[in-house]
Amino acid sequence: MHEDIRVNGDRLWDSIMAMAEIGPGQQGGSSRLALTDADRAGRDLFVGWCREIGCSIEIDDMGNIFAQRAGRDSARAPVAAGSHLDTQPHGGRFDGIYGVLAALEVLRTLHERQVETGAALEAVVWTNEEGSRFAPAMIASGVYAGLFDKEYAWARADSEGRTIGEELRRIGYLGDVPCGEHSLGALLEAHIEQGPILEAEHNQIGVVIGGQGQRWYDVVLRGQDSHAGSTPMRGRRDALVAAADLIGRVQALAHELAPHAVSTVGEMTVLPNSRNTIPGEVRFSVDLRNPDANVLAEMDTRFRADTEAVAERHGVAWQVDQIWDKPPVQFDSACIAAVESAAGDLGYRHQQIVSGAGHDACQVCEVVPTSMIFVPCAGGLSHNEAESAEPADLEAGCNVLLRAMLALAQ
Ligand code: HGY
Ligand code: MN
Ligand code: MN
Repeated sequence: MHEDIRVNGDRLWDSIMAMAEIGPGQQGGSSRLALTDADRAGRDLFVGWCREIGCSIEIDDMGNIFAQRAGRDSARAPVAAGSHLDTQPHGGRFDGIYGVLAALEVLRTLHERQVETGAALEAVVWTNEEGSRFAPAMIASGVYAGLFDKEYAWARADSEGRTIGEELRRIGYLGDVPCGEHSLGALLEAHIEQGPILEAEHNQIGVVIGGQGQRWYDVVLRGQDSHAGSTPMRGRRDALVAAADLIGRVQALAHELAPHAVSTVGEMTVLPNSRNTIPGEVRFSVDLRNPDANVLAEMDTRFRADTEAVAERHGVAWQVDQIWDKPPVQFDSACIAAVESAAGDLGYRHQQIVSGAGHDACQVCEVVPTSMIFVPCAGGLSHNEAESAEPADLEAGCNVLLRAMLALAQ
């Protein structure tokens, strides 16, 4: 039934480009950090588009947005699709946004074709997926899945001390529905792959079967501020030199545990950050990932041992706080099957794939049957303003989303 329905790829592309006008980056990408005024504007644009096609809007107390197109059987839990609208500081136009607007395009297509579904369909926006302004990432989908306590999440602060709770209230997206109470029957998330595999294999669709595990840490190394000119090299307790040593080890341990281990240090603060004072304190982030929980645990062990050894070598004190431990996840077999058969029926070259990036789907899958649909992005590049994807691939992924949602909702 409805085999002949296809989405409007031009309208999807135009919506993505319109959203990119809000919080534009300096080099043509997007810079729409979670819960900023730009994020509010993007949310308002999305909500307005959903209202245009008669959706009802529900917002929970983590700011997650559920735009619903009613179905025949209101007793059934809705079949949802969605992602995030917040971006990295130098983000692209597609990471997250594609999944939100592909979900909207499905609702728009069914609306104009006046197709009635069994279960309701929903387009969903999850708050603070990126974890750039407020760590950890995927925090609102994590509260929804019962993985984070709501009070903890509301209290997470940015570098200026502003909290998620305050910012949700300030931008008018602190909804009244308790996060987690809005029930979903299934969730699909369309997303660019953000890696090189689909492009290398010349496949248009990735049928995502799960996501790798990740652990986030905050590290502090404390040495001693002292004069750059009059302090002899011997006996310095230089926190930045110690950090450089440890960061080299963080990279080395990923190479030692090739081929799947990845490690990244992305954030750093140097104190007092004065060119003629030896840095007495350095704070930095560590991001370790692996698809295998045991190897991820080994990465953790090696990282902690390296930290202790480096601190000893450089005469600095150390503190490692693990702020997030996200084990690898497997998605739901029925949702995977719906995506895989939709891609096959539509004649798109496709393959199964495990996600290297984290996604809200990797949280929600703990409580709702979930899968994802990947499309290629140029060179696998993402978290970069040059991120780009082909309109035909975005349209293909959206057609798979439409077909899979109809199959799950009938
Ligand atoms: O960190 C991630 O993988 C995601 O892009 N937030
Ligand atoms: Mn994303
Ligand atoms: Mn991202």
